[in-house]
Amino acid sequence: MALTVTLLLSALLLLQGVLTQSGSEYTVSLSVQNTINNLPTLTYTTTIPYRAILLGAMRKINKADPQNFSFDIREDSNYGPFLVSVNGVAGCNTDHTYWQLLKTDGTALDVGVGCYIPDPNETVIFNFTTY
Ligand code: B12
Repeated sequence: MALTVTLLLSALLLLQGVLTQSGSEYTVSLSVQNTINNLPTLTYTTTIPYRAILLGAMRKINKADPQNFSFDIREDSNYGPFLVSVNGVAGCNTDHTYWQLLKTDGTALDVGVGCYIPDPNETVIFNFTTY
């Protein structure tokens, strides 16, 4: 009897794990902010699979709406993709501008777009700023 209950509970836990990890997608939003050029903030929303990377969300939004969201990346041999431009606005070494990646509380992401895994329902901010 105890063995049956244990087996049943294990099966339920396994099923729950499978459903939460590979079942439904979750929502992620991008907020593009550029006060340097005095542009309005634009927000885009999509869904991504469990623990997908930020770059995946960006590619999905671009594919669905290329007129309104585009970006360029440059592959860095050590750190992966560097976000060079968003919606035609590129960072520039001589102006010391770049696209900074932030959480909604203003904390800077500690990895780039190819490594960051957004939380469900998270909004990531692309902030055009100076360094
Ligand atoms: C300077 C610097 C920058 C400058 C680079 C511009 C410049 N002309 O100097 C600026 C301010 C733009 C920058 C931005 C970012 N950076 Co930075 N940066 C550094 C720093 C302090 C030194 C790099 C350097 O000069 N190396 C010496 C030169 C000779 O080597 P290099 O290979 O040519 O260096 C280039 C790359 O490092 C590249 N680079 C710099 N940062 C990043 C980040 C990513 C994700 C990529 C792909 C490339 C990259 O720019 C350098 C100049 O061309 C390092 C930490 C360190 N002490 O190494 C962090 C570091 C590389 N950066 C880091 C991060 C996280 C970022 C940001 C994602 C921060 C953010 N939240 O916005 C952004 C990138 C956003 C984007 N648009 O993709 C992390 C990378 C960790 C990781 N595994 O992804 C590091 C290691 C610091 C940390 N927090 O631990 N960064």
